[in-house]
Amino acid sequence: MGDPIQTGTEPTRYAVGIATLLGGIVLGLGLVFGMAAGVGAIWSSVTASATPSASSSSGGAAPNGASGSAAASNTGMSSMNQSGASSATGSAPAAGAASAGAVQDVSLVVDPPPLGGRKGPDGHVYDAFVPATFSMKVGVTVKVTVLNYDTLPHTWTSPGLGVNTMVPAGSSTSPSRTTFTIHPTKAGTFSWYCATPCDSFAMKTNGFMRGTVTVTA
Ligand SMILES: [Cu+2]
Repeated sequence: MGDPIQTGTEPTRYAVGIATLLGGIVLGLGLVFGMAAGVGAIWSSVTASATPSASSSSGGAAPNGASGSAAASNTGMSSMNQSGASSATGSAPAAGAASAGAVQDVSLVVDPPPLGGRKGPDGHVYDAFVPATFSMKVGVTVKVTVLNYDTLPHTWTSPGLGVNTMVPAGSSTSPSRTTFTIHPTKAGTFSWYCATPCDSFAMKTNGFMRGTVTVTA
């Protein structure tokens, strides 16, 4: 009773064993090939993503054909967007400067040549900031540049505008150059003066070493 079953099962066992073995080999080969395919896919994706970036960085704008596929077209799009964005930001400051961060440039000259100053009512030449009177607007930052052709230092001092700037000595051939900024926050007329003892007439006379700034709304 047992034998026929045993003899009958022997070939079956072999068959099952061989089938299992073959299956295992096939499975193993499948795994090996699958892994190889996976590694290949990863490698190809790496090279595919590396190639378009290299070509875009070198400035090659020509599309890499169909081989680049999605990665290449994405890279192409992003590089196009970047160049588009950079050109947009390049023009943005110029457009934005007029509205938001407006800046006004003012140039002042101390004792400008050839006179080396400004003529007073008596015909003599006195120390002077030229111009001594100018205007600005509330909210518009003013960048002031002072060239001093005098061999004495002066100051441009205006408590109302929050400025007290030292202007170093220069010379008629090589003026000192000083810059400062004013941020006008309220409208009005603000006086300024030179605080260093220089020219007694000029220091007490508007249009020479003192003057006014008009801030308009
Ligand atoms: Cu002075």
